[in-house]
Amino acid sequence: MRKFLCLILLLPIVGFAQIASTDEYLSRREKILSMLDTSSAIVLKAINTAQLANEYIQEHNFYYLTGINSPSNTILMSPKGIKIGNKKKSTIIFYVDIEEVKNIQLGTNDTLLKNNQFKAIFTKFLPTIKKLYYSAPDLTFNNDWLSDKSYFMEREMKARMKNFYPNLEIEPAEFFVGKLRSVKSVQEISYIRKASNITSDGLISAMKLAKPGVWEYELQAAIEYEYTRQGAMLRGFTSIIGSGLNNLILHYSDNTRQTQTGDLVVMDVGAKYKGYSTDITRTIPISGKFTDAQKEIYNMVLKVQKDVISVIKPGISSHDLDKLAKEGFKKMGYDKFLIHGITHSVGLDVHDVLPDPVLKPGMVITVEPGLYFKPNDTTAPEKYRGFGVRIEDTILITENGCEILSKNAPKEIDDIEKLMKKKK
Ligand SMILES: [Mn+2]
Repeated sequence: MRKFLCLILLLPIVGFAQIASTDEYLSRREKILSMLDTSSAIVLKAINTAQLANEYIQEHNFYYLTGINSPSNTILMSPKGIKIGNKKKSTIIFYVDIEEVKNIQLGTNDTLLKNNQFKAIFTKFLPTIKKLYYSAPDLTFNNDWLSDKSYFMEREMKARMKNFYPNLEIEPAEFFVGKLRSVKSVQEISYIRKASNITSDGLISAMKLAKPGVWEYELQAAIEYEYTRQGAMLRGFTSIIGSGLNNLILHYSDNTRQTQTGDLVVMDVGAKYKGYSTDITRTIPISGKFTDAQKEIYNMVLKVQKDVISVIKPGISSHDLDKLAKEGFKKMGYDKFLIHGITHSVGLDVHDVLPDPVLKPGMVITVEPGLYFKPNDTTAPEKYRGFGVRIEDTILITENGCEILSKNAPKEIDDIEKLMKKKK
Protein backbone atom coordinates (compact mmCIF):
# COMPACT_ATOMS: atom_id res chain seq x y z
CA MET A 1 0.00 0.00 0.00
CA ARG A 2 2.84 2.37 0.92
CA LYS A 3 4.76 1.69 -2.27
CA PHE A 4 1.66 2.09 -4.34
CA LEU A 5 0.91 5.43 -2.68
CA CYS A 6 4.41 6.74 -3.28
CA LEU A 7 4.20 5.83 -6.94
CA ILE A 8 1.07 7.80 -7.55
CA LEU A 9 2.15 10.67 -5.37
CA LEU A 10 5.59 11.18 -6.79
CA LEU A 11 4.28 12.06 -10.21
CA PRO A 12 1.65 14.72 -9.59
CA ILE A 13 3.52 16.98 -7.16
CA VAL A 14 2.94 19.91 -9.49
CA GLY A 15 -0.72 18.98 -9.53
CA PHE A 16 -0.91 19.25 -5.78
CA ALA A 17 0.74 22.61 -5.91
CA GLN A 18 -2.16 23.97 -7.88
CA ILE A 19 -4.69 23.07 -5.19
CA ALA A 20 -3.74 26.01 -2.99
CA SER A 21 -4.15 29.26 -4.89
CA THR A 22 -2.59 31.61 -2.37
CA ASP A 23 0.16 30.00 -0.43
CA GLU A 24 1.72 32.10 2.30
CA TYR A 25 4.15 29.40 3.31
CA LEU A 26 5.85 29.36 -0.11
CA SER A 27 6.22 33.14 -0.18
CA ARG A 28 7.63 33.08 3.36
CA ARG A 29 10.21 30.50 2.31
CA GLU A 30 11.12 32.63 -0.69
CA LYS A 31 11.60 35.63 1.58
CA ILE A 32 13.78 33.63 3.97
CA LEU A 33 15.94 32.46 1.06
CA SER A 34 16.38 36.05 -0.06
CA MET A 35 17.40 37.06 3.49
CA LEU A 36 20.08 34.35 3.75
CA ASP A 37 23.47 35.07 2.25
CA THR A 38 24.95 32.47 -0.07
CA SER A 39 27.22 30.93 2.53
CA SER A 40 24.44 30.29 5.01
CA ALA A 41 21.55 27.86 5.48
CA ILE A 42 18.67 27.19 7.78
CA VAL A 43 17.51 23.84 9.12
CA LEU A 44 14.32 23.39 11.13
CA LYS A 45 12.91 20.27 12.69
CA ALA A 46 9.35 19.53 13.61
CA ILE A 47 8.53 18.81 17.24
CA ASN A 48 8.54 15.07 17.71
CA THR A 49 5.85 14.57 20.29
CA ALA A 50 2.99 16.31 22.02
CA GLN A 51 4.49 18.48 24.73
CA LEU A 52 1.70 19.21 27.16
CA ALA A 53 -1.36 17.14 27.94
CA ASN A 54 -1.20 15.52 24.52
CA GLU A 55 -1.73 18.83 22.79
CA TYR A 56 0.58 18.82 19.78
CA ILE A 57 2.08 22.22 19.11
CA GLN A 58 4.51 22.45 16.22
CA GLU A 59 7.86 24.21 16.45
CA HIS A 60 6.76 27.71 15.51
CA ASN A 61 9.42 28.54 12.92
CA PHE A 62 8.94 25.20 11.20
CA TYR A 63 5.20 25.74 11.14
CA TYR A 64 5.59 29.30 9.91
CA LEU A 65 7.55 28.18 6.86
CA THR A 66 5.71 24.96 6.02
CA GLY A 67 2.24 24.92 7.56
CA ILE A 68 2.95 21.29 8.45
CA ASN A 69 1.45 20.42 11.80
CA SER A 70 2.75 16.91 12.27
CA PRO A 71 5.90 15.45 13.85
CA SER A 72 9.22 14.22 12.53
CA ASN A 73 9.68 16.30 9.37
CA THR A 74 12.70 18.50 8.62
CA ILE A 75 13.29 21.45 6.29
CA LEU A 76 16.68 22.48 4.93
CA MET A 77 17.10 25.69 2.93
CA SER A 78 20.03 27.47 1.36
CA PRO A 79 20.17 30.06 -1.43
CA LYS A 80 23.34 28.50 -2.87
CA GLY A 81 21.50 25.21 -3.40
CA ILE A 82 21.85 21.82 -1.74
CA LYS A 83 23.22 18.99 -3.82
CA ILE A 84 21.02 15.96 -4.41
CA GLY A 85 22.90 13.71 -6.81
CA ASN A 86 23.55 15.89 -9.85
CA LYS A 87 20.86 18.43 -9.09
CA LYS A 88 20.68 21.32 -6.68
CA LYS A 89 17.63 22.44 -4.74
CA SER A 90 17.33 25.51 -2.53
CA THR A 91 14.65 23.97 -0.28
CA ILE A 92 14.23 20.35 0.75
CA ILE A 93 11.43 19.14 2.98
CA PHE A 94 12.26 15.74 4.41
CA TYR A 95 9.10 13.86 5.30
CA VAL A 96 8.16 10.69 7.11
CA ASP A 97 4.69 10.20 5.66
CA ILE A 98 3.89 11.67 2.25
CA GLU A 99 0.28 12.15 3.35
CA GLU A 100 1.42 14.86 5.75
CA VAL A 101 3.22 16.94 3.15
CA LYS A 102 1.39 16.23 -0.08
CA ASN A 103 -0.60 19.47 -0.05
CA ILE A 104 2.35 21.74 0.43
CA GLN A 105 2.91 24.15 -2.42
CA LEU A 106 6.42 23.84 -3.80
CA GLY A 107 8.45 26.41 -5.70
CA THR A 108 10.52 25.47 -8.73
CA ASN A 109 13.61 25.02 -6.58
CA ASP A 110 11.89 23.06 -3.82
CA THR A 111 11.59 19.34 -3.40
CA LEU A 112 10.27 16.66 -1.07
CA LEU A 113 12.48 13.77 0.02
CA LYS A 114 12.08 10.84 2.38
CA ASN A 115 13.43 11.51 5.87
CA ASN A 116 16.01 8.72 5.69
CA GLN A 117 17.99 10.75 3.13
CA PHE A 118 18.48 13.70 5.47
CA LYS A 119 21.65 12.58 7.20
CA ALA A 120 23.63 11.82 4.04
CA ILE A 121 22.62 15.04 2.29
CA PHE A 122 23.08 17.24 5.36
CA THR A 123 26.52 15.81 6.21
CA LYS A 124 27.79 16.46 2.69
CA PHE A 125 26.27 19.93 2.58
CA LEU A 126 27.49 21.30 5.93
CA PRO A 127 31.20 21.73 5.01
CA THR A 128 30.13 23.98 2.12
CA ILE A 129 28.59 26.71 4.30
CA LYS A 130 29.78 29.12 6.99
CA LYS A 131 26.63 29.73 8.98
CA LEU A 132 23.71 27.56 10.01
CA TYR A 133 20.47 28.73 11.61
CA TYR A 134 18.69 25.91 13.39
CA SER A 135 15.57 25.25 15.41
CA ALA A 136 16.12 23.92 18.86
CA PRO A 137 12.90 22.31 20.01
CA ASP A 138 14.57 19.35 21.70
CA LEU A 139 17.58 21.11 23.12
CA THR A 140 16.96 21.15 26.84
CA PHE A 141 18.78 20.71 30.07
CA ASN A 142 18.96 17.26 31.61
CA ASN A 143 20.34 16.21 34.94
CA ASP A 144 21.52 12.66 35.43
CA TRP A 145 20.50 12.21 39.07
CA LEU A 146 22.70 9.15 39.68
CA SER A 147 26.04 10.69 38.69
CA ASP A 148 24.70 14.17 39.38
CA LYS A 149 25.97 15.47 36.05
CA SER A 150 24.09 18.14 34.13
CA TYR A 151 23.83 17.84 30.39
CA PHE A 152 23.07 20.97 28.46
CA MET A 153 22.01 19.57 25.13
CA GLU A 154 22.86 22.75 23.27
CA ARG A 155 26.38 22.95 24.71
CA GLU A 156 27.06 19.28 23.94
CA MET A 157 25.70 19.69 20.43
CA LYS A 158 27.79 22.77 19.71
CA ALA A 159 30.98 21.11 21.00
CA ARG A 160 30.31 18.10 18.82
CA MET A 161 29.58 20.18 15.74
CA LYS A 162 32.74 22.25 16.32
CA ASN A 163 34.67 19.00 16.22
CA PHE A 164 33.34 18.00 12.84
CA TYR A 165 32.87 21.45 11.29
CA PRO A 166 35.37 23.83 12.93
CA ASN A 167 34.48 26.78 10.70
CA LEU A 168 30.74 26.51 10.99
CA GLU A 169 28.91 29.17 12.96
CA ILE A 170 25.65 27.96 14.53
CA GLU A 171 22.82 30.22 15.60
CA PRO A 172 19.21 29.59 16.72
CA ALA A 173 16.72 30.44 13.95
CA GLU A 174 14.22 32.17 16.22
CA PHE A 175 15.38 35.74 15.69
CA PHE A 176 16.23 35.27 12.05
CA VAL A 177 12.79 33.90 11.13
CA GLY A 178 11.34 36.27 13.71
CA LYS A 179 12.15 39.23 11.48
CA LEU A 180 9.37 37.95 9.23
CA ARG A 181 7.18 36.40 11.93
CA SER A 182 6.83 39.62 13.89
CA VAL A 183 4.94 41.35 11.05
CA LYS A 184 1.67 39.53 10.56
CA SER A 185 -0.14 38.88 7.29
CA VAL A 186 -3.82 39.66 6.71
CA GLN A 187 -4.66 36.02 7.37
CA GLU A 188 -2.63 35.84 10.56
CA ILE A 189 -4.29 39.02 11.79
CA SER A 190 -7.71 37.54 11.07
CA TYR A 191 -6.84 34.50 13.22
CA ILE A 192 -5.63 36.68 16.13
CA ARG A 193 -8.76 38.82 15.76
CA LYS A 194 -10.92 35.69 15.92
CA ALA A 195 -9.00 34.37 18.94
CA SER A 196 -9.56 37.77 20.59
CA ASN A 197 -13.30 37.77 19.86
CA ILE A 198 -13.69 34.24 21.23
CA THR A 199 -11.71 35.07 24.36
CA SER A 200 -13.76 38.26 24.86
CA ASP A 201 -16.95 36.17 24.67
CA GLY A 202 -15.47 33.87 27.30
CA LEU A 203 -14.64 36.81 29.58
CA ILE A 204 -18.18 38.16 29.22
CA SER A 205 -19.57 34.73 30.19
CA ALA A 206 -17.30 34.65 33.22
CA MET A 207 -18.40 38.15 34.25
CA LYS A 208 -22.03 37.06 34.09
CA LEU A 209 -21.34 33.92 36.09
CA ALA A 210 -19.23 35.63 38.75
CA LYS A 211 -20.57 35.97 42.30
CA PRO A 212 -19.09 35.32 45.74
CA GLY A 213 -18.69 31.60 46.36
CA VAL A 214 -17.95 30.73 42.73
CA TRP A 215 -14.71 28.77 42.38
CA GLU A 216 -11.87 30.06 40.24
CA TYR A 217 -12.09 26.99 38.04
CA GLU A 218 -15.75 27.70 37.35
CA LEU A 219 -14.77 31.06 35.85
CA GLN A 220 -12.02 29.29 33.90
CA ALA A 221 -14.55 26.76 32.58
CA ALA A 222 -16.95 29.52 31.49
CA ILE A 223 -14.14 31.15 29.51
CA GLU A 224 -12.75 27.98 27.97
CA TYR A 225 -16.23 26.72 27.11
CA GLU A 226 -16.39 29.55 24.58
CA TYR A 227 -13.01 28.53 23.13
CA THR A 228 -14.16 25.02 22.36
CA ARG A 229 -17.67 26.04 21.34
CA GLN A 230 -16.22 28.43 18.75
CA GLY A 231 -13.54 26.11 17.41
CA ALA A 232 -10.46 27.37 19.21
CA MET A 233 -9.29 23.90 20.20
CA LEU A 234 -6.27 24.99 22.21
CA ARG A 235 -5.37 27.66 24.73
CA GLY A 236 -2.52 30.03 24.01
CA PHE A 237 -1.42 29.47 27.61
CA THR A 238 -2.78 28.13 30.88
CA SER A 239 -5.64 30.32 32.06
CA ILE A 240 -4.81 32.51 35.05
CA ILE A 241 -7.84 33.05 37.32
CA GLY A 242 -6.54 34.69 40.47
CA SER A 243 -8.99 35.75 43.16
CA GLY A 244 -8.18 37.35 46.51
CA LEU A 245 -4.44 37.20 47.24
CA ASN A 246 -3.96 34.92 44.23
CA ASN A 247 -4.24 37.92 41.96
CA LEU A 248 -0.84 39.04 43.27
CA ILE A 249 0.81 35.93 41.82
CA LEU A 250 1.62 36.79 38.19
CA HIS A 251 1.58 33.26 36.80
CA TYR A 252 -0.93 31.72 39.19
CA SER A 253 -2.73 28.90 37.42
CA ASP A 254 -3.97 26.49 40.09
CA ASN A 255 -7.39 28.15 39.82
CA THR A 256 -8.66 26.13 42.81
CA ARG A 257 -9.76 28.78 45.30
CA GLN A 258 -13.34 29.60 46.19
CA THR A 259 -14.03 33.31 45.79
CA GLN A 260 -15.20 35.42 48.72
CA THR A 261 -17.21 38.62 49.01
CA GLY A 262 -15.01 41.62 48.28
CA ASP A 263 -12.46 39.78 46.12
CA LEU A 264 -11.02 41.17 42.95
CA VAL A 265 -10.43 38.49 40.33
CA VAL A 266 -7.71 38.85 37.72
CA MET A 267 -8.52 36.77 34.64
CA ASP A 268 -5.55 36.56 32.25
CA VAL A 269 -6.55 34.30 29.38
CA GLY A 270 -6.17 33.68 25.66
CA ALA A 271 -7.53 31.22 23.14
CA LYS A 272 -5.40 29.84 20.33
CA TYR A 273 -7.24 29.91 17.00
CA LYS A 274 -5.70 28.12 14.00
CA GLY A 275 -2.37 28.27 15.77
CA TYR A 276 -2.56 31.95 16.76
CA SER A 277 -2.91 33.23 20.31
CA THR A 278 -4.36 36.29 21.87
CA ASP A 279 -3.73 37.57 25.40
CA ILE A 280 -6.38 39.46 27.37
CA THR A 281 -6.65 40.34 31.06
CA ARG A 282 -9.68 41.70 32.85
CA THR A 283 -10.00 42.38 36.58
CA ILE A 284 -13.48 42.19 38.09
CA PRO A 285 -15.04 42.59 41.56
CA ILE A 286 -16.59 39.23 42.43
CA SER A 287 -19.51 40.94 44.19
CA GLY A 288 -20.41 42.88 41.05
CA LYS A 289 -19.33 46.26 42.39
CA PHE A 290 -15.86 47.71 42.89
CA THR A 291 -15.15 49.13 46.36
CA ASP A 292 -13.89 52.73 46.42
CA ALA A 293 -10.29 51.63 47.02
CA GLN A 294 -10.47 49.05 44.23
CA LYS A 295 -11.96 51.66 41.93
CA GLU A 296 -9.11 54.08 42.62
CA ILE A 297 -6.45 51.57 41.66
CA TYR A 298 -8.48 50.25 38.72
CA ASN A 299 -8.82 53.76 37.30
CA MET A 300 -5.09 54.41 37.64
CA VAL A 301 -4.25 51.22 35.75
CA LEU A 302 -6.89 51.93 33.11
CA LYS A 303 -5.65 55.49 32.62
CA VAL A 304 -2.06 54.37 32.15
CA GLN A 305 -3.20 51.62 29.79
CA LYS A 306 -5.19 54.08 27.67
CA ASP A 307 -2.39 56.66 27.69
CA VAL A 308 0.06 54.04 26.44
CA ILE A 309 -2.33 52.77 23.75
CA SER A 310 -2.97 56.35 22.56
CA VAL A 311 0.67 56.81 21.47
CA ILE A 312 1.02 53.49 19.65
CA LYS A 313 1.89 53.89 15.98
CA PRO A 314 4.58 52.75 13.58
CA GLY A 315 8.04 54.00 14.53
CA ILE A 316 7.55 53.96 18.29
CA SER A 317 9.57 51.39 20.24
CA SER A 318 8.09 48.87 22.66
CA HIS A 319 10.68 50.08 25.18
CA ASP A 320 9.10 53.55 24.94
CA LEU A 321 5.77 52.02 25.95
CA ASP A 322 7.32 50.46 29.05
CA LYS A 323 8.90 53.80 29.93
CA LEU A 324 5.64 55.64 29.43
CA ALA A 325 3.76 53.25 31.74
CA LYS A 326 6.44 53.57 34.40
CA GLU A 327 6.33 57.38 34.15
CA GLY A 328 2.53 57.37 34.25
CA PHE A 329 2.47 55.42 37.49
CA LYS A 330 5.33 57.51 38.86
CA LYS A 331 3.24 60.67 38.51
CA MET A 332 0.56 58.93 40.57
CA GLY A 333 3.19 57.81 43.11
CA TYR A 334 2.76 54.10 42.48
CA ASP A 335 5.48 53.11 39.98
CA LYS A 336 7.12 50.71 42.43
CA PHE A 337 3.97 48.57 42.41
CA LEU A 338 4.28 47.89 38.69
CA ILE A 339 6.37 44.74 38.81
CA HIS A 340 6.53 43.55 35.20
CA GLY A 341 6.99 44.72 31.63
CA ILE A 342 3.82 45.98 30.02
CA THR A 343 4.14 44.71 26.47
CA HIS A 344 5.12 41.71 24.39
CA SER A 345 4.50 40.49 20.88
CA VAL A 346 1.67 38.00 20.22
CA GLY A 347 1.38 35.45 17.41
CA LEU A 348 2.02 31.73 17.03
CA ASP A 349 3.48 32.02 20.50
CA VAL A 350 1.69 34.04 23.16
CA HIS A 351 5.05 35.62 23.91
CA ASP A 352 6.00 35.86 20.28
CA VAL A 353 9.40 36.72 18.93
CA LEU A 354 10.13 40.44 18.48
CA PRO A 355 13.67 40.90 17.13
CA ASP A 356 13.20 44.63 16.56
CA PRO A 357 11.40 46.67 19.23
CA VAL A 358 10.47 49.41 16.74
CA LEU A 359 6.80 48.90 15.88
CA LYS A 360 5.68 48.40 12.30
CA PRO A 361 2.23 48.04 10.72
CA GLY A 362 1.11 44.42 11.05
CA MET A 363 2.80 43.78 14.37
CA VAL A 364 0.57 42.61 17.21
CA ILE A 365 1.48 43.41 20.80
CA THR A 366 -0.12 43.53 24.22
CA VAL A 367 -0.42 46.46 26.59
CA GLU A 368 -0.80 45.17 30.13
CA PRO A 369 -0.04 47.51 33.00
CA GLY A 370 -0.85 46.38 36.52
CA LEU A 371 -0.44 47.41 40.15
CA TYR A 372 0.03 44.88 42.94
CA PHE A 373 -0.13 45.51 46.69
CA LYS A 374 1.07 42.81 49.05
CA PRO A 375 -1.00 42.45 52.24
CA ASN A 376 1.99 43.16 54.49
CA ASP A 377 3.58 45.94 52.43
CA THR A 378 3.63 48.88 54.80
CA THR A 379 4.89 51.21 52.07
CA ALA A 380 1.47 50.97 50.39
CA PRO A 381 -1.60 52.79 51.69
CA GLU A 382 -3.47 50.39 53.95
CA LYS A 383 -6.68 50.47 51.94
CA TYR A 384 -4.91 49.06 48.89
CA ARG A 385 -3.05 46.23 50.60
CA GLY A 386 -3.99 42.72 49.53
CA PHE A 387 -5.09 43.11 45.94
CA GLY A 388 -3.81 43.60 42.43
CA VAL A 389 -5.26 44.95 39.19
CA ARG A 390 -4.10 44.18 35.67
CA ILE A 391 -5.74 45.23 32.40
CA GLU A 392 -4.45 43.80 29.14
CA ASP A 393 -5.44 44.17 25.51
CA THR A 394 -4.08 42.66 22.32
CA ILE A 395 -3.34 45.40 19.83
CA LEU A 396 -2.63 45.54 16.10
CA ILE A 397 -0.26 48.21 14.80
CA THR A 398 -1.86 49.89 11.77
CA GLU A 399 -0.50 52.36 9.20
CA ASN A 400 -1.54 55.39 11.26
CA GLY A 401 -1.92 54.10 14.78
CA CYS A 402 -3.39 50.96 16.23
CA GLU A 403 -6.51 48.86 16.63
CA ILE A 404 -7.52 47.10 19.84
CA LEU A 405 -8.35 43.55 18.73
CA SER A 406 -9.72 42.64 22.17
CA LYS A 407 -12.10 45.61 22.35
CA ASN A 408 -15.15 43.34 22.79
CA ALA A 409 -14.06 42.50 26.32
CA PRO A 410 -15.50 45.23 28.58
CA LYS A 411 -13.01 47.17 30.68
CA GLU A 412 -14.85 50.34 31.73
CA ILE A 413 -16.04 50.09 35.35
CA ASP A 414 -19.64 50.93 34.39
CA ASP A 415 -19.73 48.33 31.63
CA ILE A 416 -18.32 45.60 33.87
CA GLU A 417 -20.71 46.39 36.72
CA LYS A 418 -23.69 46.57 34.37
CA LEU A 419 -22.81 43.24 32.81
CA MET A 420 -22.32 41.58 36.18
CA LYS A 421 -25.81 42.65 37.27
CA LYS A 422 -27.32 40.67 34.40
CA LYS A 423 -28.22 37.10 35.22
CA LYS A 424 -27.71 34.49 32.53
MN1 LIG B 1 0.45 39.08 28.35
